[in-house]
Amino acid sequence: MNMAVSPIPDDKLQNSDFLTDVLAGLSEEQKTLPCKYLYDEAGSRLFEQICELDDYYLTRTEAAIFREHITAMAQQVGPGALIVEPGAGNCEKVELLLEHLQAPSGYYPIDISPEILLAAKARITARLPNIEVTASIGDFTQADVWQGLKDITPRKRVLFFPGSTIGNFTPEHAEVLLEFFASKLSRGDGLLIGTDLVKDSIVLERAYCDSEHVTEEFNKNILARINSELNANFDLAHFAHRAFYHPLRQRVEMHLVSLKSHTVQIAGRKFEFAEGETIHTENSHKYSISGFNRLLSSAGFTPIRHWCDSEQRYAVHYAQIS
Ligand code: AVI
Repeated sequence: MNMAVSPIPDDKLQNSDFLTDVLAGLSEEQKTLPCKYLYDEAGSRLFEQICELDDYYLTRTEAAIFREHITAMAQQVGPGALIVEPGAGNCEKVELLLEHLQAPSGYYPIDISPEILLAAKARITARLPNIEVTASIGDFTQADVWQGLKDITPRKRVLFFPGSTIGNFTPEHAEVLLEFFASKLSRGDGLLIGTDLVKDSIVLERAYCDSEHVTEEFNKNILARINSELNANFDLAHFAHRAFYHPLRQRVEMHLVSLKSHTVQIAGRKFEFAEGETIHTENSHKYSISGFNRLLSSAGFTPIRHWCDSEQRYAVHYAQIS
């Protein structure tokens, strides 16, 4: 087993949120790791590959819904809107919407990565020079990244949250996040949001346990990241990827299964793994239309309409603050 050399000095390691979260998660009865840590540089690249897979229908289905219904969506948003996108990443999904809007008052993407966001801003400004892009760098769950909105007074604000990212929050946390979004909006403002629909478990499990094993690599990458950033000695060969649909909870759960009884060291602490024991790394919640409408309502939104693909795999909802 290799003991990776940490690029973080020991004093910094003590203060790292990543270390604190990993130690806390692996100390729970059901070992867990927060899914946000799946997305380091390698993990983000692997996720991009997942989005291209035949088995992973979500990305292409959502894109097809946007292509088919973009005129109706743009009409629903209306003229003079400011589009606000939390977790915008490379801002690729919003371009079609921006192109179809009538006299938008601007675009306000929020993302943690300055490099990706500033490159996206340059691309959008070159393609759509009439749209004022105000890039806000930081974590969209923190209040400071929303401050810049105070200086913009559009006719209406519309939050854009595609990609079924809401599914990676438990329904309780999703409600809190949607309430937080609602708190950034006023009467008449809107939310355009993508959700994966409840469906046949075979289709769902294939999407998260793909035949090309990219999701396996994506899941195991979190262990490689812990090794390289937190002085740990996980042997990736001692873990298997498992993803299954939990019909009662309406979610796909992603786990890493220990293939044998063994001990792992992380920043000097020991963690015992029994054979068959799992680390729960991600939930991906699936919603019916009515279930998601209920969630929107309890978070303070009024569901207005939704668009689906012909196979009813995925939905894009528009809701507003009444
Ligand atoms: C980012 N998120 C919406 C993906 C999903 O489908 O829950 C993450 C993912 N995990 C495994 N495959 C894709």
